[in-house]
Amino acid sequence: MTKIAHYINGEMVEPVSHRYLDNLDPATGEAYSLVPDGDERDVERAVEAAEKAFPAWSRTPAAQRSAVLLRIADLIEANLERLARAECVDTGKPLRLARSLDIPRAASNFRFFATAILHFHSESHATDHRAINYTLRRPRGIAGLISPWNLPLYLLTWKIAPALATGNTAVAKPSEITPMTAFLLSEICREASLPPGVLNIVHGQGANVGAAITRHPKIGTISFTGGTKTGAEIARSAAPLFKKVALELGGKNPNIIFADARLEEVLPTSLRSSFDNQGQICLSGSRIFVEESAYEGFVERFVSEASRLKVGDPLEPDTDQGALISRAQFDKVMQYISLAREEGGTIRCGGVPADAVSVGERCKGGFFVQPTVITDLKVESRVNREEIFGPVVTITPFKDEEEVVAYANGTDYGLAASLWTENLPRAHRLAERIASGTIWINCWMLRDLRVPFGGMKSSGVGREGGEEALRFFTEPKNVCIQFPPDAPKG
Ligand code: TXE
Repeated sequence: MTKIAHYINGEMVEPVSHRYLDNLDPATGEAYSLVPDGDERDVERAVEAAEKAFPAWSRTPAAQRSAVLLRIADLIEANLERLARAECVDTGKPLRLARSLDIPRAASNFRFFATAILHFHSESHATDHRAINYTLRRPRGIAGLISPWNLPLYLLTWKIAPALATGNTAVAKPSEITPMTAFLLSEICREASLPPGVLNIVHGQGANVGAAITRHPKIGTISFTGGTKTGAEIARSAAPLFKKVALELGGKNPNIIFADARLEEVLPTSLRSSFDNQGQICLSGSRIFVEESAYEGFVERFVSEASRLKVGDPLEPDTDQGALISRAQFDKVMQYISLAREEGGTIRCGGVPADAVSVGERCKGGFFVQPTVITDLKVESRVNREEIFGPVVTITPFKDEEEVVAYANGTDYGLAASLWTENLPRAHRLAERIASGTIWINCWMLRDLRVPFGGMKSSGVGREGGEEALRFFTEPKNVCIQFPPDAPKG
């Protein structure tokens, strides 16, 4: 059984405790590798290495940092098949998705920030004829990077790439449920000759390794993606130490469909926004709102297409939907489906685990749930307000713009919203009124790495992506130079 190792100071090392946790394949429910059950002693070693590496890395010319990160991007691409397979087995997601989304995006993350750093610039402010101010941006030191299990390599590299590009060193922690591609990335970093200590990857549980990172006094920057509850805990432990913190948390995103929308485009995209990655994407459009006149027709077609999605072995090429990440997530999703029944909802399709015949013998112990569509729930029901993070969507009719804006804003979350209409003025009006970090008009998950990405309300604070990330990982210092009094006045 593969034994995963920490990556500290350029070496693959065992946990100080010598303890390991089972790492399960969610499609079979069986352990297939061992992940270090790290603790604060491992974090301490990683911090020492990151501290030692910082002076040289932060002074390395941007072009050289860029070259190393580009080598990492190349190696991710060269190992695409191996990484995609590892991600598929570790998460239960279809191999097809890991190949087309997760791994290519991990390479793009490195390539994007490796080149962005070559163009990064800062401001100057001329103060009348008296002085000039310029903003000096310097790396902040050691960054703590904590990522979740739904898009493991994709989200971890989304943090590592900008942190390193800007000259910080880092202590990163992938989710203990999905450590495999981070482990493979360590090997890639060694092959790319990333200097020792610049990136350290410590494996283990959130309460041990994650908490040790967030409370460590030498880690002044924390970038976290994960659940809202964990985000609140991190905010609590980081606040008294005045750390710079970015939190990308959950979502309960509206997918709003007006009667004038082109159904041929709405349907396939809405199926993806509902069920891609088994609905375990913070951007999933889990609340569908349809204008009354189009409601019945939409429900009928959507349910019929959702029922045809193939739930099955993630390694099979024709599988649309794989396994949920864990037994705990499976139980959580099934509990929400029961709650939907109690709250008066009608289960139009799914609502049950996938049967053993459809998933096949190899996967009979896996955590599969059929794509589930629920109607007739009140907008204020718990199922319509709380993040489920599974293949479960609700559909609700709405009368007019006013009503759907209230519906869309009726949760504590505010991460992303999709809006389908051919009426451009209406699209602009709603984009302004919906409280959400991203508004997609006539699309979903159309990502440009330059745009600000993040949430409002309980979906988090701070923005990732492009300039926002380069600014987040640097400290702005204003330098004010007064002109000499005898300088000629222009
Ligand atoms: O995530 P956690 P969980 C949502 C989703 C899911 C729920 C719980 O609704 O059902 O969160 O999932 C680390 N200090 N999302 O519990 O715990 C942990 O080890 C520091 C949405 O699995 O938030 C992992 O590396 N770190 C989400 C990371 O935090 C801690 C993606 C995320 O795990 C920690 C995942 C602590 N005290 C779940 N406790 C999204 N927005 O994409 C845990 N961690």
